[in-house]
Amino acid sequence: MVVLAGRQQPIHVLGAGAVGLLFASHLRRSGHPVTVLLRSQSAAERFCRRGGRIDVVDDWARPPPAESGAAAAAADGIQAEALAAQGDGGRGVISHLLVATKAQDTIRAFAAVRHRLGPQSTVALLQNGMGVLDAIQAEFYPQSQSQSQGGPVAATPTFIVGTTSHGCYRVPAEDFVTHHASMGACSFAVHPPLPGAPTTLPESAQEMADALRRLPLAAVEASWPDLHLQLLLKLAANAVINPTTALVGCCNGHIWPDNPPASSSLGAAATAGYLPLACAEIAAVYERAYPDLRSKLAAAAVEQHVTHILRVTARNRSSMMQDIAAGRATEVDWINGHLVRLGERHGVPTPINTLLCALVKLRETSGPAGEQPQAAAAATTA
Ligand code: KPL
Repeated sequence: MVVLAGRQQPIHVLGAGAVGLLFASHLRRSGHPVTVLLRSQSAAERFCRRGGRIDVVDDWARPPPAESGAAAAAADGIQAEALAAQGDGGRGVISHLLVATKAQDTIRAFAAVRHRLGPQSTVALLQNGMGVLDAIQAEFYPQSQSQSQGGPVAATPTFIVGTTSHGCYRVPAEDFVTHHASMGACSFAVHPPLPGAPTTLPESAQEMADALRRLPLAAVEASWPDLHLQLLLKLAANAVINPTTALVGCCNGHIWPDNPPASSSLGAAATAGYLPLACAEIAAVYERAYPDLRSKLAAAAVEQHVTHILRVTARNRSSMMQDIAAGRATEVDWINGHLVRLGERHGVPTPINTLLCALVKLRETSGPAGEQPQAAAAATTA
């Protein structure tokens, strides 16, 4: 950790969902000062009242049924700041930032801390889907534009991009508790410097990478090309698993065709035909978009990866399933939507992803319990 004025710099965590809480807790337990950035002052106060504690219920380490309230590993002494309470100028520079917000919330959340990031800062992004760094760059660091217009070049932080297959979920009634339902893995890589960023990496980049690598979350630092491949495989897994489980309202294992007979279900049998088709469509898009990766992203390789993720996260509820259940917007535009747009750009039809996108968006508008919005309800009874 970098020490400024005799003080260790905290790792700020933006996004207090299941993944953000998991990482914040493990970073704290690894000895780092951690500050969670919460949406409101009342959330920050609630967090302080419980001693700055995050509980991680390690569901994956215990046989099912895993009941909430069972032994949890706690990390305390975590600081909290309310994003809304930060006035102009904020509370000083953030040197290390982990962004674990949902893809669709990231731009809005990032806007609240952007003024606290400088060229010595490192930002680690941990979202599902693809295109988040591009969107941040376009929104907050459009250097190429300002350079061509002779305008000032914004000081750009260093970015680390990561992907995780840890299965975790939150139970709405539990505050600052995350359930770690399946032990996955995590890969990350330092992004080559963006225009406007220092060409030599700031100390914070190495420190952030070290902090992530040392977490007991099977975290591995990869080269940028290797990470890109892993992001594409993860995108495939999210594109197949998340919308399907969200639409059906089931755990990941329910759609795993090789589910052991003891727990096999009609649902799993039904997906035996769907899975290869969905994977083949994604592989066809990848083949045109990334011809150099053809051998690593063939339909069989994509299917093998999706099946592997299904197997290791069988007990988890996908993030999209949780979003739909809670009546929140989903990441479908950054997952299936990204594949549809990639297909369009490369002339590859994507009927399965287009349909999944449309169905999830319809489901998003029908409310948490599947009730129809008032206007729609009125129309159906008219
Ligand atoms: O990334 C996930 C998610 O739910 O978003 C997986 C790995 C599929 C775990 O459920």
